Amino acid sequence: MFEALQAEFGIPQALSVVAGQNDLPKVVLTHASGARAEVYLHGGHVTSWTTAEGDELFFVSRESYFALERPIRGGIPIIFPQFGGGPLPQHGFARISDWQLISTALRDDGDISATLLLESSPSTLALWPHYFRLELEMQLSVSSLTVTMRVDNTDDNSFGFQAALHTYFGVADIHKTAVYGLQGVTLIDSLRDDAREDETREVIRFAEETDRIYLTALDQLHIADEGHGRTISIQKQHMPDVVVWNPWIDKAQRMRDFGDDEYLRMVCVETGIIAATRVLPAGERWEGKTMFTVGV
Ligand code: TA6
Repeated sequence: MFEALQAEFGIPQALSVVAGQNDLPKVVLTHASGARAEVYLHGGHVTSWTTAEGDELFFVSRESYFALERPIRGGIPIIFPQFGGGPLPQHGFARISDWQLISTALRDDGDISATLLLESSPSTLALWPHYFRLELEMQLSVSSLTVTMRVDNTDDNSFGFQAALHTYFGVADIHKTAVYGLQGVTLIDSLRDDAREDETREVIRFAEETDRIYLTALDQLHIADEGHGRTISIQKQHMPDVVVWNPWIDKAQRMRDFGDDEYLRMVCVETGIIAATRVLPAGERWEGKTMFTVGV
């Protein structure tokens, strides 16, 4: 499989299709600066984004599964068409489905892009009776990674969906990590019976399990990874909601695909249509994107 995909989509020195963990196909993007990114066809799952200096910016658990029917723990799980629990598998079926690589490009500005596709199929229709196309495009530059989701309603009727990038960022120490940009935003606290309140803090720090949905947050926020001396900026478009999540000690111990101590070195800051369901009329498209930029 790899040889055929490599022959069709490979770009010398810029993009290759290789065997990832457990021989799952993985697309590797390598920018001329040395910045890199990786995405598995399984789940359309971005698992790595590294700086030109080789620093890894995403978190993937050492205990993660790399197996069909299971989500990878870390990187960017693609959440569609359902966020959280409900009639479908937890967080929807996109992150446990096999995607196709449909296009790659080395752009004139030196950025490298790859686009993956998940289309409705008998197995998705059995779970969710709607015809759709879901594209994931990633674009790598020297200091940023832009991830775009496109949902096409190819059905005869409208459908409602949720869609999110459930991004796991690696940090040196959760105790030296802060999230900026959510002050004044109304939140739902998933750990306090979905209590609603306004975020009063300019700087969000972590000292316990945290699981909050921020409703229609501003389109720019920042993660200060003080322990590494770096900041990751998040710029989103048409992805209104944000989730901030850290499992902390007890939940970390309950998660089989997550090391007991790994809560110390990660934070999820997620972007998408999360709190509500977006209705997409037949024949129409929704597109949402998030740009991650690293600075020191
Ligand atoms: O986004 C936060 C959350 O919904 C948490 O409640 C927690 O369940 C997390 O997602 C991980 O979910 P997962 O199904 O990947 O274990």
